[in-house]
Amino acid sequence: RAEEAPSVLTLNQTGLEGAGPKVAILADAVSAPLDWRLTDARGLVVATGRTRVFGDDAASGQHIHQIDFSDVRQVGQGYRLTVGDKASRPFDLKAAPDGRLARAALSFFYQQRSGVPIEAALVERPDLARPAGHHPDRATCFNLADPRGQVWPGCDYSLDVSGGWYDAGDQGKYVVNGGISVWTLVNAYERARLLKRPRALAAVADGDLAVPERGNGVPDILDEARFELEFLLAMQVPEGKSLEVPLGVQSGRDGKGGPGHYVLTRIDAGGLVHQRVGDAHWTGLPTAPADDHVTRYLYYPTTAASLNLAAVAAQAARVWRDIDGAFADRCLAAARRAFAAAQRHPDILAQVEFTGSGGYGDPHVADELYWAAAELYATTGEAAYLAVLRASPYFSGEQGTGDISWGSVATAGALTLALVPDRLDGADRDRVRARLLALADGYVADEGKTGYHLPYAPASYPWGSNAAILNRAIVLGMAYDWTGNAVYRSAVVDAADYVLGRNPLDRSFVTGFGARPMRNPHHRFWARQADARYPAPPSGVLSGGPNSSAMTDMVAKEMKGGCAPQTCWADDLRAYTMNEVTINWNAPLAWVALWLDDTAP
Ligand code: 9MR
Repeated sequence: RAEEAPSVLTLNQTGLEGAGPKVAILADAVSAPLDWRLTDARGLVVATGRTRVFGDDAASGQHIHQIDFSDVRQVGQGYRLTVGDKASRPFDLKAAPDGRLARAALSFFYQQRSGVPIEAALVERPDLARPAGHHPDRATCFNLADPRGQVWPGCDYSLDVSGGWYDAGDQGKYVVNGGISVWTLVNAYERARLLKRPRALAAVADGDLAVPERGNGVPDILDEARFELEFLLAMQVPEGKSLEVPLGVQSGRDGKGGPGHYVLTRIDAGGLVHQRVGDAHWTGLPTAPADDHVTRYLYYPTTAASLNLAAVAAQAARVWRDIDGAFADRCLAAARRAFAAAQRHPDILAQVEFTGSGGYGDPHVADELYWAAAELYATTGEAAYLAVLRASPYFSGEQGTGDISWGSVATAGALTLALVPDRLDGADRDRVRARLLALADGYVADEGKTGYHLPYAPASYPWGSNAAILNRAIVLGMAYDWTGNAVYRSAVVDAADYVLGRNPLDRSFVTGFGARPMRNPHHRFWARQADARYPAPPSGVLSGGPNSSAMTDMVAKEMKGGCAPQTCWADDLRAYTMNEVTINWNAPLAWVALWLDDTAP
């Protein structure tokens, strides 16, 4: 079916809350305010007003008028905004949330599962079913040669690392990225439980999601998260193993300058966690998981991956305590071992490249240390973890915790400290909360700097910008939870509105949602665009989004220099820097969708 033409008058294509904030955006060169009118399905005028002129907007490259019609409090279908000869598409003003987006966003994780068949009964179309991939996924270490000729000699064991989620359009499995994704899903549950939110708990309860474990008495969102947790646990180096690893300072992997300086050193590696498992070389597009027979290799363990496992296994130990005590014990033991190992080896960085899987190299692990210590302290209350926390620049406030991403996790730690009761004493907890509120206030301030009124205003849009925006919405959501201040909730709505269509491309970046949804993600199985024998994507999958920073794929190269940040995007399977899908991007989408439903007026 042909796609509808884009409109210059955009809003959330999935509709707006009848009793919530309502903003639409008009791109129009006229400099004076313009009259707008809102009509209902019968064409009767419901409200009128004048646009607010924002003016020239660097992010979109447009001249912007904002239309705020939040005062309209009605519900129904077929509303339309009109300004002169420009009109929006008809849209709904919704009476109550329907839970569709949250369910679809969570279903992504099931469909990314490795090592198990994807069952037709659990997916929206039969062609999305597929046989198990990488079953089993047993791997030994690569012998790595880096460009300077240094060789990582590998390891003398192999690990069964079956299961877990494929990261993205590729079939690598990465601990640093799996960790933050698990944290986000488990946090959505923990928030609902600790803040006693029946609607949010019901949305993820046993039987409410399409997962094979439904009916086992455990909330389905936790079943899904555990599927990845079991894989993360399997990536831990067994006790008693020694390995040679590159120790030292990274000065420049991941595109940031010259070669790193390190010395291969033999260490006692027990408890550390392998960075990733992936193919020895990149597979072509499309390649269904079950058809990928390329040799799988483990990357050496890193400090970041170890702290990552420590953080999420500690979080799991807390959350599963009343659900499955044996699993909680196993997680806590693994978390303690990973944390201790990372403290013994604080500078094993991912700095030797091998092709076939993503780098996720992170030269800065102080935030991972803070996050892991925060989760372990929240779970155990032990003084040793509090001491590590207290020594952290993120705890003193000397350093801001920053935006959440796979490589920046301090805010995740702060959110846990602020959420979990009875650990920090009152003053310390107040300080952690106050800093999170200041972070949220900065996000709100960014709204005023952007024509499309979203809590995000970087000069250049990064890889995965849609998730950067939704991760900010998590902080804003918690800020609303703690204060009840409607400004924070409006900013979450703004973030969701942008991702679902209120943007200069008039694009819903989520498959299956809205009039002009993304259709052609960079994915090795949902590769319909490349080969009709493969399925189109399921609903609820988030595109990485506009990327004006790393324009390295063949589609982006063509666009480079010719697009404003929010328009550096194409609905093209080849466009891996702009239109890939990943677990760490869908996780904040799920969190935000659940949260919006939970707090809907
Ligand atoms: O999301 C990652 C982004 O922050 C990095 O800039 C980029 C380049 O290193 O890699 C992205 O992660 C990709 C990973 O390496 C492999 N699987 C797909 C991920 C999303 O494109």
